[in-house]
Amino acid sequence: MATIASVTADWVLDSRAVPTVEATVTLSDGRYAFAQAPSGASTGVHESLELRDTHSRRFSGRGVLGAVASVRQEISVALTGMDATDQIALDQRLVSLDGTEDRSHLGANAMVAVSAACARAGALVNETPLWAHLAGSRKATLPLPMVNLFSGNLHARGGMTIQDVLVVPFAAPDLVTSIEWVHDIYHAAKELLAGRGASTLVGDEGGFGAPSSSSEECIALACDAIALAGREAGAEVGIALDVAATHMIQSDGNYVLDGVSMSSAQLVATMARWQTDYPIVSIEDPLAEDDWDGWQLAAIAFKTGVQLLGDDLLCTHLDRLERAASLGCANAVLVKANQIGTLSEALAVADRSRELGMRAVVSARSGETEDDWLADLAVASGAGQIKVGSVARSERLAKYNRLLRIARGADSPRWSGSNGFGNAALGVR
Ligand code: 2PG
Ligand code: MG
Repeated sequence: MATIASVTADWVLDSRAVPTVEATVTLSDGRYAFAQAPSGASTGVHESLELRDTHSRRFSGRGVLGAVASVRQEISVALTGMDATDQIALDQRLVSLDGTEDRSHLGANAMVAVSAACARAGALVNETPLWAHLAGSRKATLPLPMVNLFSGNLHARGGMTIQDVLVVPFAAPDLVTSIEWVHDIYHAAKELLAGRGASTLVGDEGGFGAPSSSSEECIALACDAIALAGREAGAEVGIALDVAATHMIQSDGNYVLDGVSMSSAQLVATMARWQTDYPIVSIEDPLAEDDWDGWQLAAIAFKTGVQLLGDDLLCTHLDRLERAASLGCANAVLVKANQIGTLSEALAVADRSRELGMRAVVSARSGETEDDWLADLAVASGAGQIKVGSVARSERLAKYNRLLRIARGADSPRWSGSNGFGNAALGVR
């Protein structure tokens, strides 16, 4: 059995021209595997720490030489000689070596890159696809994509206040068709924008920069794009929002939505109205990361069956997931491996959400690389949903194209299907 002979790392650039960590695991038989860390922009305060060289003027303080040193020194020593196929033991070793709550000793960026590189090395040894190696005894599925169409706020520096308007092709019969539908909607949106004389420049995740400073107008335009693409909004394709309200809250606890200041209750009422006027199937972070009371209001006011998805609220942390479940204030969790630190921990959050009767959406970050391990993680988790950004820009396509290859493979896992969207009777609340 090949064991880990060494682990090393260096910096590479991500999709926003910011340094990130690339880790390489070399096996005792000379084979090797590498993986790269993603990076968020609209980060939650409860996320594990991304270690950056803030003391240095190099890369404007965003260098990752400290994280790289963690890998080359402590991590390499700790993992050398370990069984490359035992992902849980490898990730546990990383967690105990770090020894902090917020992963500030090694850095979550160092940890996630090493964790993913170890998974690739383990898959090599087992001679299995990465998704099958990570899945273990889980029921892997091809996830339903939630695809970015318009971006504002921190992902496009302007436009509407809410961060993303996305489309969910829930009635597609299979993954390949779902991507075809999204292609049609994306290009229909481009045509609509061009027709209005609006810019078709794209934001950080490949979605178009919001064509209006009115979030509601962007939602309406997404519905128009669905119709122009020949699909029925509500019956075949739903709208998802990532409000990212953590970045809308003011020091007085009020929120500013498209220039208007409002309380949690008023914001919830606005979004509840959107749900009656538009075919919205999922709302992520409608309230800020610590506004638990507001989240509870949303859980009561939102339409039954609408997915109430916690990103900044939960930060892929088990304790926050348990709290949300006990308060009944979210019914789904966004799973981002670098919010916690390792792939096993991210999978554990997806597993636990299932036990709690909640859903999970495995997600990329707004800063990504050409690395595609996220697609395998999403398939392995059996979560049934994936969020990778839009169907443009190669750091996004790396994941979608990997999903297409998995779908076309001989032992392809089953399509997760609609996840209950489009059928209120199947609502999770
Ligand atoms: C989010 C993600 C991905 P970021 O908010 O869900 O869209 O963005 O990586 O900037 O946190
Ligand atoms: Mg989010």
